[in-house]
Amino acid sequence: METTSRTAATAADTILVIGAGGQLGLELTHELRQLYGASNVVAADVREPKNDEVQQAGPFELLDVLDKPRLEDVIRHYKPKQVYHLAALLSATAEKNPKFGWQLNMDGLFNVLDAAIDLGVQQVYWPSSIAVFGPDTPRHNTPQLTVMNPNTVYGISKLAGEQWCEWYFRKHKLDVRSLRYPGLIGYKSLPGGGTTDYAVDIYHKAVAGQPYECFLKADTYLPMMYMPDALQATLDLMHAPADGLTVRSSYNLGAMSFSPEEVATSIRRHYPDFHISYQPDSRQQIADSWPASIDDAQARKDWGWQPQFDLNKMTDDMLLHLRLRQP
Ligand code: AKB
Repeated sequence: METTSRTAATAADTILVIGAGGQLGLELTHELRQLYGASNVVAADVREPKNDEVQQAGPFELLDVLDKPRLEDVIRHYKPKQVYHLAALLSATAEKNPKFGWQLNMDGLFNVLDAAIDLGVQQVYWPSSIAVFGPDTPRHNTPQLTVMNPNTVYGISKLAGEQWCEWYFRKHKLDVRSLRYPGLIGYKSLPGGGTTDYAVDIYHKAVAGQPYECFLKADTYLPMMYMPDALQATLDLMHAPADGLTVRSSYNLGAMSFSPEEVATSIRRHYPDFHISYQPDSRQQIADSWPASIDDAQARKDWGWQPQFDLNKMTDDMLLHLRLRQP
């Protein structure tokens, strides 16, 4: 496969994060500002973020990624070397708004990739997901290269997006990099519209001393990852030398795999009376079509991926921080 000679951003470069108010965007923006300086990291989102930090700690732009002229104006103004394009509709929401899910996830990506080429952005980061896999995919230890056949709007859009990223890399030498995230769990913000969201909500209920009604069955295993690992993986990939990267669609990325019942058991080490009940809804079908665990050997080999958190270590950290944040 071809490689590019482009390098990762240095301290003086400007970085644009689109979707900076979202679950991942919020934490990634914070991390990038620590690394590159707050004034060098431009946060952009379609709405004013609920968390003041995104807007107040550095530059902020209201930006709808579907508005291409406005996107180009923002890029012309700040001249970012890197763009992190995180804006998307997640699995459950996209299933309810299929046309808009497709439009946002695909046209948004095209707008960013085309603007990057036209306006000289050197590196683009775009998240993919375990949703690229479908019911025909081997469920356990799902390989990097295998049968895909996703059956959700979100998964179809992510798989198509991966192929386009690879095409822009080959045809235009654009240094696009991508990870297939599992469900992401963090205490700083709530996810919205995903199938793996239960694994965040459950901790909030536990700390509030309330029972949790789960929308997935007790034994539904899904690949998951704690936010510090996801941030580390993203930055490690973006900092990796281009010629070591053998995957230009999107890398499989794993950390842990658990079921709702196992999270409840992990929480009960701190809250012995914690109660969980199960009321599966339409998200069960989505979860059943996804892998239970992921083989990320290629990421480990190419750029040294190594997760730090397992379920109990994550539970201890989540509960500690959520308790500290309680009023
Ligand atoms: C979702 O549940 O839709 C996302 C994902 C796995 O990409 N968290």
